[in-house]
Formats: sequence, C-alpha cells, structure tokens
Amino acid sequence: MRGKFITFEGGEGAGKSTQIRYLATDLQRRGLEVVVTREPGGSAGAEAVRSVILSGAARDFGAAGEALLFSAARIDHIDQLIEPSLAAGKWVLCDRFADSTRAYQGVLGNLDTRLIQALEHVTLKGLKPDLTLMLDLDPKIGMARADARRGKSEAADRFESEGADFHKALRDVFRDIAAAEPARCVVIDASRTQGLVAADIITAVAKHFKLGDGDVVEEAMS
Ligand code: T5A
Repeated sequence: MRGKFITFEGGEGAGKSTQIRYLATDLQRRGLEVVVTREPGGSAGAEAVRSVILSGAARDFGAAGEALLFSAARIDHIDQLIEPSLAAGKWVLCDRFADSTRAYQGVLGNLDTRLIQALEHVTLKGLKPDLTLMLDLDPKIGMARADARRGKSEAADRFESEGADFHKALRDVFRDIAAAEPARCVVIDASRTQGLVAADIITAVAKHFKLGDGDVVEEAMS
C-alpha cells in the first residue's frame, strides 16, 4: 500500500524540525516505516541547491529565479526520495514543501499566481500532501527562537535576514493557504510547550488518518 505524505509549514523558528521528530517517533511506535526529510534539500542534488539559495548567492536572481531553483531542487527530491518512499509504503514527513514556494516566492515575492501554478504543475506532477500541518506562531517569538538556536557567531540565512514586516506577512499567507484548503491543512498553535504542540499534532494526524490513540500523546505532554 502507498505510504502517506505529510508536510510541515510555517514561519522561521516555528518548531517544524522539532515536531517532525516527535511525530516520527509516534508513527514508528505504531509500526509504520517513516522517512523524515526537508526542503530545500532531501536528496544530494537538492542539498547542493539548498546551500546556494540559503547563502543568498541567488538573491539577485529575484523571486522568479529563486522559485525556479526551489522547483529544480524539488524535482530531484521527489524523484530520488519522496516518490520511491511513498511507493514502498513509507510515510514521508517533510519539513516545508510547495506551500513555502507559494508563500515566500509567490505571495511575498509578488509573482503572478499563474507562474506558481505552472511551476507546481511541472514540478509536482500531481503529487499533493495528504496532510499539511501549519505551525502558527507570532513571528517575533519564532525569530527569537531561531536567533537563540543559531547563536551570536552564525549569520542569519537568506530569508531569516528579511525584516519584521516580511515575517508578519508570511504568517498571514500561511493562514490563508490553510483556510483555502481545510481538507488538507490543519493549523497548529505553536506558541505552547513542545510537548503540548506535539500532542496536538499527534492527535490531528491520528484523526486525519483514522489511526488509534497513540501512547506518545500522554508522554509528550508529561
Ligand atoms: N524556503 C523554503 C522558501 O523560500 N521557499 C521554499 O520553497 C522552501 C522549501 C529554509 C528556508 O528556505 C525558505 C524558507 C526558509 O527560510 P531552513 O533552515 O530549513 O531554511 O529554515 P526553517 O524551515 O524556517 O527552519 P527553522 O529551523 O528556522 O525553524 P523550525 O524548523 O520551524 O524550528 P526548530 O524546530 O528548528 O526550532 C527552532 C528553535 O526553537 C526551539 C528549538 O529547540 C530550536 O532551538 N523550539 C521551541 N522553543 C520553545 N517552545 C517550543 N514549542 C519550541 N519548539 C522548538
């Protein structure tokens, strides 16, 4: 049986990487085979593109140029990792996916919606997440978390270094995407403790896929 494809989206420092680990543990305890991956990246070719984009070297290409680079990386990621894993029955948990291109490059980069739709058509070839968890958080808190994790010696990356207005608008865009596709997206309040957020996510996933109650919910909350 084909596996399930779950994506995590949200602003910087919302806790996506942290929460993917909790969910992976829960699903593995249920006996499922899980693949954890991320975008940009997730395959050798896409990781190479990741370092180019996040270094800021492609900033001068503009939003359209960056959208093309994210899409090229996504094609390799889907071909090399996501599709083969789903075909083998594995559950794929992905830290960011096409909604990030819609939000960062599409809306905030002022690109024509038709360009983003055309890129999705070519890149995704019909692949769509079975579920998207939108981690919603005040960007001031998210950026403070990201700053604290990075430490003083490391510079902010290409998108972390955008201003406060950018990150505030980003939150609204992710909320709009979730509101437009309620059957696919669940908004999660990411302002609480890691354990409470994890419990919410595990409950949402269990409900969406009609899994039984996991024992990790209580553990995560304790
Ligand atoms: N991008 C990406 C595009 O522009 N277009 C695209 O198409 C795609 C795919 C990727 C960048 O590329 C952009 C978006 C991004 O700017 P990245 O390094 O992968 O760069 O950046 P993010 O995905 O934003 O990842 P972050 O690591 O910044 O954020 P996370 O994963 O949301 O947060 P996480 O889990 O690493 O947590 C951050 C810190 O907060 C703590 C953690 O311990 C950690 O220190 N934390 C909490 N603290 C308190 N309470 C909680 N509940 C906490 N949860 C986590």
